[in-house]
Amino acid sequence: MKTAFVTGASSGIGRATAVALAEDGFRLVLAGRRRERLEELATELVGTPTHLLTFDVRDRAAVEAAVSSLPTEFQDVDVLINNAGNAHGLAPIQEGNPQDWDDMLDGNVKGLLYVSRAVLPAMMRRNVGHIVNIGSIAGHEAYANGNVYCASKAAVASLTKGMRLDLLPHNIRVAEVNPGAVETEFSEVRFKGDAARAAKVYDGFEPLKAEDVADVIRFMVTRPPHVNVAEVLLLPAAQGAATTIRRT
Ligand code: NDP
Ligand code: 8X3
Repeated sequence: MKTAFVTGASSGIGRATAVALAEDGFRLVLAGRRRERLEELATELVGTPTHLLTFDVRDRAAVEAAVSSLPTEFQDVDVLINNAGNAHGLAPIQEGNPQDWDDMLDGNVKGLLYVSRAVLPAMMRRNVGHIVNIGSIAGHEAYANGNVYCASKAAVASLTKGMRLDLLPHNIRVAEVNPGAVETEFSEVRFKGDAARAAKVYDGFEPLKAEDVADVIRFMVTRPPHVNVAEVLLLPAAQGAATTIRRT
């Protein structure tokens, strides 16, 4: 049985990915800050061995402690899904909230680095591994007021390429999925709990569901060992670019 480690498993894309990988027979390490959400998910995954880790990816010591606390049967991580992350705010740079900037750069970029650095020794030891970073269309084009979020995801795109090169000699595949609009808690977090504003983001078109992204991730991590689906841009059919959407 292979082991997958999913960050941000308490919601949205991470949660759906955990469900998909459980269906494919993976043993799962489920990480997030909201313990009760992880417990509820583990209860749903009847028959799948799960281990829950509650930590904030921005806290390097907490990441290291959590990964070193893994029980033996969960230590040989085959697949790491670096999914934890969010946007915080949507404002012109001159009006941006520096706390939001910290949250995005520390979570989306440094958090991904901390988790990868902590999990990699187990992959290196076995000379096998597969890392999927969740980037975004926002990492490949900037949009108005998206400034720091777009930059954080551009960093994920660049890091994915760098990690792929560095880990090549160690037989560790590194890949990136770049979704467009996916209806999750993402916009509620971005707009700090303003559900009406969040709902407007998905008005008049059919966005992706978390399960659509999970399907692609499942496909990527179940390819034969000689195949690396290195980059995927996954859009709703109604989306042409980050802010170009056909709405009714
Ligand atoms: P959700 O808000 O539904 O899920 C975000 C997940 O990340 C939660 O499980 C949350 O868990 C976790 N998370 C966030 N910050 C931290 C942190 N500091 N420490 C630990 N865990 C954290 O949004 P999505 O599922 O949509 O987002 C998942 C990823 O997909 C993100 O990286 C996002 O940028 C990316 N993405 C989303 C798109 C969209 O349109 N929805 C499009 C493109 C990319 P908890 O709060 O319990 O810690
Ligand atoms: C999430 C998609 O376009 O709202 O990364 O930034 S977008």
